[in-house]
Amino acid sequence: MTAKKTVKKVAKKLAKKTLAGKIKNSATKATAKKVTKKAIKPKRTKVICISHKEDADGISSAALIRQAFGGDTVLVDYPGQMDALNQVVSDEKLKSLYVCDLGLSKKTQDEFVNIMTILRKRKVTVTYIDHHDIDPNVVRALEKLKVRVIHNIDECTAVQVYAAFKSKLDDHAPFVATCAAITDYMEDRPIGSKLLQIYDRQFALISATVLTYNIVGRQKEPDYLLYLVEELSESKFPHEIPNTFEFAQIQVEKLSQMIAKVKDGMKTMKNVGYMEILDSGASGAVNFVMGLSGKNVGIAYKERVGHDIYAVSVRGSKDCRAHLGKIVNILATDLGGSGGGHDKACGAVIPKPKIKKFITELNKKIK
Ligand SMILES: [Mn+2]
Repeated sequence: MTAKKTVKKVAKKLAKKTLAGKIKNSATKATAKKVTKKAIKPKRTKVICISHKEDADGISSAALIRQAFGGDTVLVDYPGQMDALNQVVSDEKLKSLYVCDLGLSKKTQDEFVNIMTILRKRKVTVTYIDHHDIDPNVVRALEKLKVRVIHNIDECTAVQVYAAFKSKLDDHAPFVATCAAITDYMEDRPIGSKLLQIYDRQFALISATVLTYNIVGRQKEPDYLLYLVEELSESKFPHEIPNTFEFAQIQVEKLSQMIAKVKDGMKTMKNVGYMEILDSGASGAVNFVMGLSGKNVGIAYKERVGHDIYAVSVRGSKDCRAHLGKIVNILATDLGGSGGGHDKACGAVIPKPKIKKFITELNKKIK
């Protein structure tokens, strides 16, 4: 970054943060309002990024968008994705929207296109950036609406955000993208691997892992997750954010207890290992379920109390040849839920009474 650019950025930051800046800003706004008295419609000025809150790819994507374009961040999980979008639709001030790392399923894709149609009619600029398997018809529909679609199943979302908006990002941004690639098992891809090469491998691995444990362990603290986005967008390394390593150590201890629990509680069918998880996230347990069961597919599921549904995580081993994301998308939809994702890592929401059927059908479909 040039010195001039840095100064400008710092000045902008100060103006944003200090009270004087706020007053000055609102004064400028007030003058501007007087001048354009004729305008009836509220001025569209808002930039919003809706991103996935459950892993480092979503959080890092949000951080890079924030660094490049500023604006507000909205973090969601899959069940909350459509609610958040519907809320954004009603925001009269919205000027541009970025949607990151939120894959679409058979169940959600039509509603997503409908929402985009409304936004485009209002001339809101929309950019959709993702790497999950997507119906080509949906891409065509979005492109017809002139939604900018950045989609590549070969690189994680944050790496694609980095590649697309490099010129608006600082020289720390590739590190943020690298952490995301590691967490999504995509640091061996063409761009991802080039980014990883910039850094010491072990340094990148420990940073990505500590970041991930802080994200996964703090899913119920939305303010903390937003704080992480802010710190990363301000080019902090995970170890520079207070208490991240201490928190990660607590998570590691919990995970080691999980190994014992999975050994005890896991069940198997011919092709799958599966287990209901009671006291932690399903996604934290699912790799142990797969690994310790000796099967090529692991399933872990956790009840979302009060919703009569299970949040399900599915993982495939290197030897699993089925595309789990595609199978789960169809199966979950058939059972009245939703789901999808990657070939070897995906998730679903399944109505509580259908979970056994989901497991037996998945077991049949993967051989
Ligand atoms: Mn991702």
